[in-house]
Amino acid sequence: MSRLLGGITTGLLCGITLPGLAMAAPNGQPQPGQLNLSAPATTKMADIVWFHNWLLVLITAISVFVLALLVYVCWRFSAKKNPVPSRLTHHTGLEVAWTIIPVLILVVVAIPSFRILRDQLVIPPADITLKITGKQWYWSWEYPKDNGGFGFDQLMLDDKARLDLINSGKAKADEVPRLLGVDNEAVVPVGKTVRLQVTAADVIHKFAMPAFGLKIDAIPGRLNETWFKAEQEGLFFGQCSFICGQNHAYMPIAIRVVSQERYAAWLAESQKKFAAVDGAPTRVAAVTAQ
Ligand SMILES: [Cu+2]
Repeated sequence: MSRLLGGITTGLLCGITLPGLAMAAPNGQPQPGQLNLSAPATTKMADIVWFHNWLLVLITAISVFVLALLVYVCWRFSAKKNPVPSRLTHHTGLEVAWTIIPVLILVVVAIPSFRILRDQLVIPPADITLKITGKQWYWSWEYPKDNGGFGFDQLMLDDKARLDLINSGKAKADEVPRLLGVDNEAVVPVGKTVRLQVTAADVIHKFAMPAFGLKIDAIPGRLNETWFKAEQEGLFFGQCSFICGQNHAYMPIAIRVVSQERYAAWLAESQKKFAAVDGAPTRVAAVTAQ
């Protein structure tokens, strides 16, 4: 109960204080008792969180106003209090007001909404372009020739693999959370515009990274594009967001945002690592329901 109350208080405070990148939770993953949207790691997500909070205030005010009117009407115009009904059917001033005010409210909602939509759809000049293919049930990443020129599959770690990594000290527990930890993290540099080309090889999947404000369909035979620019380093998690089959819940996404130097080092290391597995038979996602 106290945790729930704590969550509600935090949610309300987050709602009121508006997003700042500083309020980002560690590791871009769901927190126990969390309410509200993910803490933003991109300005795009910060805008989405701000818009969500602003709409919440607006719809709450409208709902409270309508409820207050209804309560007042029920009391003021009850048959007991108002035995002789009014014969009034029109009031021009009132009708103009209740047409114009909602229009103004919609305009106030539409302006930030269209700005955020444009931000999602207009892709700025990119520093890096990555291709991601959704498969049953994992993601394949491809880094282009000018950025490594390699590809790898990103599969969820099962409980045994997670525990092995944690016990051997190769990963901290919050780097491989249950149902989110993966074998191969994708790595991108901080502060760089990354364009994503997203498709699927078998059925429709959906690439979703809440902390980046990203959600885009992965459709066989179609190349969808989106972008992000991570403003802070860290490890961020997402998931497939289209029910795509038996193991839909077991195809997480992990992106590690690092400095430019660490990114260059990772590229060099990965070129060797993934060249070694190139040509090996394609791995098949294990059945991981536990
Ligand atoms: Cu999927």
